[in-house]
Amino acid sequence: MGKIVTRREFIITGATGLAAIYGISACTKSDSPSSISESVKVEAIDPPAGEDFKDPPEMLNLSANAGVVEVALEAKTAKVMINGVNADLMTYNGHFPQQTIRVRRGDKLSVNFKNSLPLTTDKNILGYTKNITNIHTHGWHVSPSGKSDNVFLHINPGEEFLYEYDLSKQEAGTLNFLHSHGHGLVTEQMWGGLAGCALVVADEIDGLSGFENHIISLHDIDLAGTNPAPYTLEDYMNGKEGNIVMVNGQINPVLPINPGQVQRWRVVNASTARFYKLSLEKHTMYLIGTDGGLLDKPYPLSNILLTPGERVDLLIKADQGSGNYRFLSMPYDRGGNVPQTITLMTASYRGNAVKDEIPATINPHAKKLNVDTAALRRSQIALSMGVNKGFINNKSFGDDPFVHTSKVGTFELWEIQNFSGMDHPFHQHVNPAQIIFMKGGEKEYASLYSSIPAWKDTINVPKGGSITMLVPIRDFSGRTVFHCHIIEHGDLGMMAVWDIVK
Ligand SMILES: [Cu+2]
Repeated sequence: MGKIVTRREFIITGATGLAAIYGISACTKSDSPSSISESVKVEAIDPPAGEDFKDPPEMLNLSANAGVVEVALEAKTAKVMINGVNADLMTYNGHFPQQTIRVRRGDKLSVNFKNSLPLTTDKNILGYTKNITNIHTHGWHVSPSGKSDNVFLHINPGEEFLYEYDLSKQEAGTLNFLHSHGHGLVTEQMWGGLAGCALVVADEIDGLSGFENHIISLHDIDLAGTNPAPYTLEDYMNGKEGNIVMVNGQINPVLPINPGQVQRWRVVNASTARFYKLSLEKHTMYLIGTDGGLLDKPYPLSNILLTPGERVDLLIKADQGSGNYRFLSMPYDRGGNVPQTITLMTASYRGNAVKDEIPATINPHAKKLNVDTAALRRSQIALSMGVNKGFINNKSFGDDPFVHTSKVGTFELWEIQNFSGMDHPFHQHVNPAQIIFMKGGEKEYASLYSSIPAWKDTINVPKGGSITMLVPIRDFSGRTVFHCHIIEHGDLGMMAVWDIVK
């Protein structure tokens, strides 16, 4: 049975060859009793500086009409060069990383979706028929019903479906992402290359447009030959982490920055399970936006934890001496993983000095909700793990889902409790929330998100701890879900139905 491996027992099999290509350092022979001879523990992933940084490609808008964006999105297998291997990945439109879709608040977005993944009767290790899929617009405040952000749809191989999204209620200035959401199948599809399209809703404030702007999509994978490494039940329990860690599909790309320049880095964690504790050597990072929108002002940070599904909008100022500085993921013990130091990217000072400044204010409309919470409905949402199962309030989604019913136009307080030895990033669809209180975990993360006027659709619930959040239920009725965004845990059943009624 899939016991949870501790960090000391965690083994990377067959990584000896990988280390040579990929620059993994500080490898040691495993002393674990369950080790096999060529097993190594990986404490640091520090590949040499690679090619110049590339933003993800842009999606073509097929509509000529103002206020309408129309795209074609085809899920299909394609050859993609990963770490020197011509790998067979699942992609949208043959791209990895996926293309960025840009819209404005108030737009109508049509997605002509086609599932061209191979038709098969094969089932995965959890018993779900492979290659059925659908799409979810992670973080968007849009209808969860009909042809909109409806995760209960199943698009079979060979089928097409026209998704339509009305963005009249969506906040401006956000980075969200589109990924598959067919229960029991999401993990292997995201791991296997369908990591997600960045969804950018244009800013409606002045002050940021002058800065050089980049999208940074974080993804990890291991390959077995040319295929994504297969899943075991143990991988589902722990959350699988790959030792090929990529920024926009590149390994340690080099991003030039002028001395004195301010750049805007919009980072999405599109990994299934890997947590990133982001830090830029010798630099302060300024947090200006979170999952659901821009903040009132920049918040200076030396590091920020980014769990799967979370996004951060950062300003970086090149205010150090000329040189190269690594954008790192620092070790973090989420339970079930090996804490590692990873070089994600290298910022390289180049060119003429410029005189950019970090703005004093960002979004004057950002504020903490002023609601009397004493009178609100309070709900307890308990996250737990069993043998090859995940649970919300003791119910596993694939068997008999827990159903939480809410009413449009109300506010609720949710206390999300984590009764397991692993952190679980909690993601609710459709309605972003504000964090009131956080118990356990890292103090910096807790104090940051419980104090700033941040909208969150994904928040880490630390092992043995809890989160209390204020959830406005706005605009849309229909059935949707909330779940753990360690995608493996969602597929194991740590997901519940959220039935929003008028
Ligand atoms: Cu989880």
